[in-house]
Amino acid sequence: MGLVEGKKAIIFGVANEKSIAWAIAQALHKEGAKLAFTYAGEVLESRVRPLAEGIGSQLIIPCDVTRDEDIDSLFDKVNGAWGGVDILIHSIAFAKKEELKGRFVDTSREGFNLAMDISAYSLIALAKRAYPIMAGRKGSIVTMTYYGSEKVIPNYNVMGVAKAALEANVRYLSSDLGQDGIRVNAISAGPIRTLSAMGISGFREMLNHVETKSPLKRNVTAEDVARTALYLSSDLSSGITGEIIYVDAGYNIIGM
Ligand code: NAD
Ligand code: 0WE
Repeated sequence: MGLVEGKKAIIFGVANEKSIAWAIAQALHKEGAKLAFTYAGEVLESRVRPLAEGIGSQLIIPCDVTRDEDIDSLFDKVNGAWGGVDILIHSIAFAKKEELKGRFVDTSREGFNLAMDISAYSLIALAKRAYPIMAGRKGSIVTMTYYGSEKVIPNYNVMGVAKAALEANVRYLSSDLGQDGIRVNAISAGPIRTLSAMGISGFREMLNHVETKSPLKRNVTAEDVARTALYLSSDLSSGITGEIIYVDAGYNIIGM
């Protein structure tokens, strides 16, 4: 019996085979979960579909989280096919490139709103549709965050504010949905070379820094993150909700 045998999971945030969401999907699949995948736009469909079909997934559904109609129709389809859902993996973030460089004080209203909408509000929007079909099934919602929510990381800028909001969302949602038996947690991952890390100036230096300064003297992998996501998705973590769990080789505990 797998750790999540027979559980139904929706995976948001696979862009390619390097995505953290893809590592999580594979870990859940190996432990017996049935998976549905979403993608944002046709370009990404061509990346996601072959990956999803390769592990026998039938449900591959468009969902741009800025569009309520996409979210509504996604949950209608998933509920029609499965009659409920047990696990929701939220592995989505976006800010405009211009906002991830230069001075934070120059953050535009539009750039702020977009980063907040996609990276933070979307967790509420998805939870709102998920909880009625998750209730009473010991559901688990897992999202992805980063240390830049707590401490200033050069150039992370508006994403740091969005991640702070996301982590507060985790606490408020966990308090709200606990009565339905639904747990809500976040993983705070160390830097990992994915599509979202492409073109970030100084990313290589960040990886070197973690490798020399972290307790484990290494960087984390998407597979490290996926094992913790599996734990948070499974009944092994039945007493845990509203938490931010670090998968960062211990980096966050170091003062100097
Ligand atoms: P990724 O680029 O593979 O994944 C980001 C995903 O967000 C993509 O699949 C993209 O399609 C999706 N997305 C963007 N806008 C969307 C929208 N409007 N609607 C639906 N989906 C949308 O990169 P990743 O590193 O795997 O990022 C996944 C999560 O992990 C993000 O929340 C990110 O902040 C977080 N994270 C990443 C790192 C890292 O160093 N890579 C570290 C800590 C946390
Ligand atoms: O959360 C993230 C990535 C967030 C992200 C990245 C991009 C790049 C391409 C959001 N939106 C975009 N938009 C784009 O157009 N991480 C934790 C990885 C990351 O991103 C950084 C980091 C780290 C670490 C940006 C600046 C500084 C450090």
